[in-house]
Amino acid sequence: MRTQVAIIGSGPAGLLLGQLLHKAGIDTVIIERKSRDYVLSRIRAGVLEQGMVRLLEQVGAAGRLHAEGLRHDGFDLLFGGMRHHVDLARLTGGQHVTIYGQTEVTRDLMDLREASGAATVFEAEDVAPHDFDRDRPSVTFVRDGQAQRLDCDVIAGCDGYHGISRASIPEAALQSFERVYPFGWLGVLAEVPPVSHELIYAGDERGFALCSMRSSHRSRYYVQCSLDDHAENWSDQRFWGELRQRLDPATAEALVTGPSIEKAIAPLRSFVAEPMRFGRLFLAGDAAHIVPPTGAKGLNLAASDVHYLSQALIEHFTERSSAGIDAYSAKALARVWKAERFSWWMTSLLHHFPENGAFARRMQRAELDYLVSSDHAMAALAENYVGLPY
Ligand code: RFL
Ligand code: PHB
Repeated sequence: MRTQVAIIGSGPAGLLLGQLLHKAGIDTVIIERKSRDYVLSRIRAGVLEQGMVRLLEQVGAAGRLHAEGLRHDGFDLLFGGMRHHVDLARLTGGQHVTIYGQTEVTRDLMDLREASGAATVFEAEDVAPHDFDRDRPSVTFVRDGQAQRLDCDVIAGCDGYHGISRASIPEAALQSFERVYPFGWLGVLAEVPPVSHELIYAGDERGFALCSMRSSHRSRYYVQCSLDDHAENWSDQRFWGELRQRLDPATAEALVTGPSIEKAIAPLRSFVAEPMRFGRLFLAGDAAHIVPPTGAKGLNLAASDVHYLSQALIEHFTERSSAGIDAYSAKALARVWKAERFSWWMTSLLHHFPENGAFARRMQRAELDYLVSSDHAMAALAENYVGLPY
């Protein structure tokens, strides 16, 4: 097989890159380790920045998003028993975010890719990129017991944090920056109406909690938990009880509970690998960086990477210029680090840190009090939450 761009990974980064390149007449093949159904069964992000929505519109994948997505002009911060509204629209000159599940984004992009006739290989085993430090790279894999080779001009590593792309780059060529947080998030999805029409981020002494949603009848809730905890330790009843205790009395009273559809624990991590390019291998999305989910930035960062990378590759293939691909890593990293800072800051502000003493806890509270009393501080939060421009 031969293609111009071999894309490893059919998550949102790989799929969106595939469609942006397809629109520009550039041929791609996506190689994915899992099955289509498995990829679509992963419950992940839910908050889309306007930049990501624009990219989905650009490739023609925003029809269902506009019909079913929920426009949110703000969210609530809850601490000290009080809810404080963050008016995103007022603070950012009319910007908003859209609630639409990552699963749905992935499904829409997969359907579009199928309709466009571009090739995707699912259930590819032993995927390995080769010779990306030379002129003729390739990707090998095993499908149905048969060894295959895909020759290409460049490789896009869109295979997430545990993928093979970053791991194939010589260690000495990469610098990694990492912070592992001493807690995780226990997430529950349930077919019940959300407790509030907007998201609630709660910084409680018992630990962080988040009330989110996927639609007007499907809720997504999270509570901070310890890293050595297991989802099996949490009956639905225990989860709802703990969530209630982290909310103010009126919100706890309004909470509608029901059987969980999904329950899982995710660890929290900040991670960046630099640079995001090695020869003809380009990293995008979680393959290059991870943010803790507190700022809702992971999926959106994958989208901005892919925007920069698609522009660079289009320039490379249509104008035979290497200026774009040479600038890709620095351009993407400049935005990545700002989102890393925001996600780290929001995580630090709202979680219970076991190592924190009384002074550090008072500092958290003072920062929250300052935040909700100052339009300047709230504007900085809002500007980052709706997404920095690209
Ligand atoms: P993905 O989605 O991990 O996709 C990578 C794909 O590559 C495949 N793969 C391989 N394929 C071939 N060969 C190999 N060796 C391979 N290894 C892996 C995988 O099967 C997969 O299909 O990465 P991508 O595309 O970069 O997308 C990133 C986002 O998925 C991620 O940043 C977000 O989900 C993070 N995130 C959130 N982001 C937001 O912007 N807003 C949110 O509200 C939000 N909430 C969340 C989140 C992530 C969570 N978890 C569980 C990690 C909430 C949670 C709970
Ligand atoms: C979610 O709905 O899954 C979600 C929303 C906001 C976040 C993280 C996750 O900050």
